[in-house]
Amino acid sequence: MKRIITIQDISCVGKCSLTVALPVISAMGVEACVLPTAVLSTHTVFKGFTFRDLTADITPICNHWKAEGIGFDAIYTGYLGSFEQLDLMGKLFDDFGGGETMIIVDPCMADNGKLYPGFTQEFAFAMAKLSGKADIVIPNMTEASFMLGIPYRKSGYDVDYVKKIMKDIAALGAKKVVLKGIEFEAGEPEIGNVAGKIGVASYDSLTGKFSWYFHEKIPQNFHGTGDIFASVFTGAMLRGMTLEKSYALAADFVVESIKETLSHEDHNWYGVDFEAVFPYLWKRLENNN
Ligand code: PXL
Repeated sequence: MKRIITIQDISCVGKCSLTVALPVISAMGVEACVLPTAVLSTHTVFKGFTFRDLTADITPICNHWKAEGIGFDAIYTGYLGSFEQLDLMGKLFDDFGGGETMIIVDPCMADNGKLYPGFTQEFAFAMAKLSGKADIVIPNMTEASFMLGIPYRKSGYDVDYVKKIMKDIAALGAKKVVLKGIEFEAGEPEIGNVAGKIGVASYDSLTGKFSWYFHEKIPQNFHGTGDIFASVFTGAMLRGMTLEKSYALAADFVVESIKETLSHEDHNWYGVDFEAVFPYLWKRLENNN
């Protein structure tokens, strides 16, 4: 069985970060080891959350793993809370990466044109630097814009604009870029009629290949969907699916999870009901699509 280490906070209530990564990656038949970076009572959209920083534990934990000869098939980082944690991740990549170990960085820090509470432009640049050490970096359009220090554009851009963003992110050092949350107003000759849809694109800096996957847009934002995307994507890659199939599955699973959530009038506001959609995920894994 493949084994990954995922490094992000644990928000006790809120369906994001580790409370998403653990169940999703485990359900995909991949061993999910964790390195919690902080414990929060809830994610940061709730008011009055508690926050216990675990930065001081990261190095001793890694030293123990090294002493035990523990290694991983992939390293997947999500929400990281400080510059110091970014530095420690760089070191962790050096110590546990290399060879066949796939490094996936989800620069989880912003959405809908805005940084999450507590993050700054300087942090986005530092995250950009860390992402340069990844094999695959998976920002959304907002995060990519902050990482590059360019204004976020909600609309009014074309295929060339998106390609340039992916090339510029790859120029920071990552081999592959998967960019989420792309929306075109009109059909694009290279991709087809994608008006009204939302999509994911990828760029492989080794081959120069661009790929696109567009799907239905559900006009409602839910928290934690980026973490679900990253977790399904990581699980699928480790299950041997191609890059393109992995992010298509991740995007479709998020759509199914949102639909499931909306089908229950009493659904909670803070996260989606991905737990009910695992049979869909298993069917797709079985069919390798
Ligand atoms: O879903 C991303 C995320 C992860 N962890 C914490 C968060 C957020 C988004 O706001 O607050 C603590």
